Amino acid sequence: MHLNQKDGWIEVISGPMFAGKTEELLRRVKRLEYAKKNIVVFKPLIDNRFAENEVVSHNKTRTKSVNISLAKEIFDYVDNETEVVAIDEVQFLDEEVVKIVEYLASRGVRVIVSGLDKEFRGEPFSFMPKLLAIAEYVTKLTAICVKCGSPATRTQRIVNGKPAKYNDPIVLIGAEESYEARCRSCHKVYRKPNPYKNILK
Ligand code: TTP
Ligand code: MG
Repeated sequence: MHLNQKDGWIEVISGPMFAGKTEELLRRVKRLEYAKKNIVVFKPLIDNRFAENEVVSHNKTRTKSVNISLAKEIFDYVDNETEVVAIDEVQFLDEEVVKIVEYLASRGVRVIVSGLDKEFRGEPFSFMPKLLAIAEYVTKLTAICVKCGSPATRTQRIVNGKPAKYNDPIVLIGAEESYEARCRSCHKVYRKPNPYKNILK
């Protein structure tokens, strides 16, 4: 497969934290590595958990990766021989990544990305809805709700033992110390502050 072939597509692996998104990405990448595919794996520089220049999942599977700060740096590492591009934690790149993966897919590249569909408030994570919309294949993984054991589709952020506040920053790198997987009904619902609250007495 070469970049000018017309058989590319986009796969998105999504869901909350602790769902095994990275494991699933690595499972697909490993199979392609066994098949000697020409593959480049990217990771946003923002996430330095566990290891540098490697994507590592909770089950300690790992593969070499290129750390990038901006989506357009992808073009420094792909060429006409590239058959597969994989990106873990894609939600931390900039929105240009949406156009770039679409371009790569149109040039024959199999693109596999994984990322959070929702932030800690349960709202869509930046440009992830766009990626989910343009993808040919979407896999939504679930975790297990720490409260009730149901399938968890959301991520609860805990700060000093309490649920995070609505206006807290979206980005907070962390794992079990700051986050829990929860189902819809056990996830603390953050009410948006009402902008009209003080207008009518
Ligand atoms: P993930 O890889 O999604 O978390 P994970 O490794 O637990 O999940 P998986 O097993 O499915 O791969 O990493 C999410 C990162 O995003 C983590 O560093 C915390 C951060 N984060 C935010 O910055 N803001 C948020 O609102 C949420 C929910 C997570
Ligand atoms: Mg992960």
